[in-house]
Amino acid sequence: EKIIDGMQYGFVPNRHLWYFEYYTPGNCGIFMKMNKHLYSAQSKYQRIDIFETDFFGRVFSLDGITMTTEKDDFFYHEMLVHVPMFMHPNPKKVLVIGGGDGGSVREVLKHKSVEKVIMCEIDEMVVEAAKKYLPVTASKLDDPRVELVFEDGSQFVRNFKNEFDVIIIDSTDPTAGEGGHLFTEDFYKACFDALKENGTLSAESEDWLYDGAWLRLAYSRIKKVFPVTKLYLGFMPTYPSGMWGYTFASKGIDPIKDFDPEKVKNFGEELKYYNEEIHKAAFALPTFLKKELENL
Ligand code: AAT
Repeated sequence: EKIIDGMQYGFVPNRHLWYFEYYTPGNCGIFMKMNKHLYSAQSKYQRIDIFETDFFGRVFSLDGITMTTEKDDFFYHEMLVHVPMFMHPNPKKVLVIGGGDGGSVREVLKHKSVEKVIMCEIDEMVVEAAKKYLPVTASKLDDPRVELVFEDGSQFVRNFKNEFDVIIIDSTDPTAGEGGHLFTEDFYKACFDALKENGTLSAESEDWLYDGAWLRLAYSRIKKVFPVTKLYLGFMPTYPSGMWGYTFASKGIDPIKDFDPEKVKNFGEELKYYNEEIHKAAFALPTFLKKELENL
């Protein structure tokens, strides 16, 4: 009888490379077996890597921190994008800040009402690499409705007043590269001003377990600026703790009271994670987190 060994799972000692990501503050993390390194470069802002894995498909990392894998990019991008998009009555003009891999833009364009999306990504090399090596995620970056801008999003948003229906903050961690600019109260205020009256916003807000300080900071700063601010959660297998935080904010629209499940049911475009039940459930928070946020 054949002894079950690692070979059956494609595990051949010493015939592959490993990718390790250390979670804040460095006590544990995630590792993945790499088949092939497709791209590695140092831009003005950060180290960019794209590699192939059997299990996760292609993986995109910045400064050694996982941004996207082909296996679960939809968990994150659908939750970040569809919550504010479905809450807006008629989103036509959308601003994505960060999000250079294109996953957020791909989800925004599933909404038929959208006429224009501006994506403001600080690092042009990320977009070039994504177009070349991440076809699943970057699939809509060449769509005629998309305008790409390569600037610091925290400055760019200041050029607009009363302009956008939805703003999506798809930023890196505040401690990575230029991500910190996208976590300041000043920046959130500029987003408020750039949004129209029915404006809705979502912001990548880190995880509670490893990056709780940043989660609380993002939430409390957004809350100072927007009359409606609600944290919501989603699973995200390849991000720290697997339980990812997002902040919804608006000038008045409430993500539970004003939610119309029929709109989601009749959407017509394929979604793999987000649905009308997930929308409502995502705003239900565990007791410890609810208590923490009440005190902010
Ligand atoms: N959708 C992929 C997920 C990301 S990528 C975030 C992007 O934000 C990066 O491409 C980065 O270059 C860009 N970025 C960082 N700072 C700025 C800035 N100031 N202005 C514009 N773009 C910026 C995020 C994943 C979250 C990580 C989870 N651990």
